[in-house]
Amino acid sequence: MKIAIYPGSFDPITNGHIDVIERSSKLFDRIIVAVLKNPNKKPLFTVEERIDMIKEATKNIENVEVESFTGLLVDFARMKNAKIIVKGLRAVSDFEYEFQMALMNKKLDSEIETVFIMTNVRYSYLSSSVVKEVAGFGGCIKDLVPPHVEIKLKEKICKI
Ligand code: COD
Repeated sequence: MKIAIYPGSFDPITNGHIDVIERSSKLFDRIIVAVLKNPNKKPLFTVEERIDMIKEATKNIENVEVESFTGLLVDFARMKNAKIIVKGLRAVSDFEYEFQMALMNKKLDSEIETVFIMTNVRYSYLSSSVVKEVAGFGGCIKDLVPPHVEIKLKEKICKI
């Protein structure tokens, strides 16, 4: 069975992430979307909120599971018996960071392969940070995130 991990912050999940999940779910038997619990970052949404939004967004994709992890990604992958890490690539700007992480993960565990899914051109400019910024200034995020995420973002921003 080919088990793949798709790791990220997902703060919050965007249509770009969902596109990567949908496409990789057709390539592998199981996709584990892994939300990083990072004590050094101050995310807008809690890990639980992020997991709930991802679960709702992927509820119609049978082979997708959502979990959180702390520490090294390769340790989590080993625990899950996964040998594949899925990453999304948008522009050249993503490449340097992703290349470094892929090589470091390979050094930490030589059995792990990182597989890159090219962004859908429709979402090539999309990131969680851009969505939060646009939402924060009252801009329209309708085509950038699913409706339930749009609602959660608006609720969260009103509370800040
Ligand atoms: N189109 C396509 N792909 C996209 C899009 C889009 N519009 N938006 C984002 N993506 C991709 C990103 O390139 C990334 O691959 C993934 O989706 C998740 O994105 P984010 O922004 O939610 O998550 P990141 O980049 O903050 O996640 C970083 C990790 C959690 C993967 C990383 O920090 C990690 O592995 N941490 C664990 C510690 C570790 O093991 N470190 C050693 C490795 S060097």
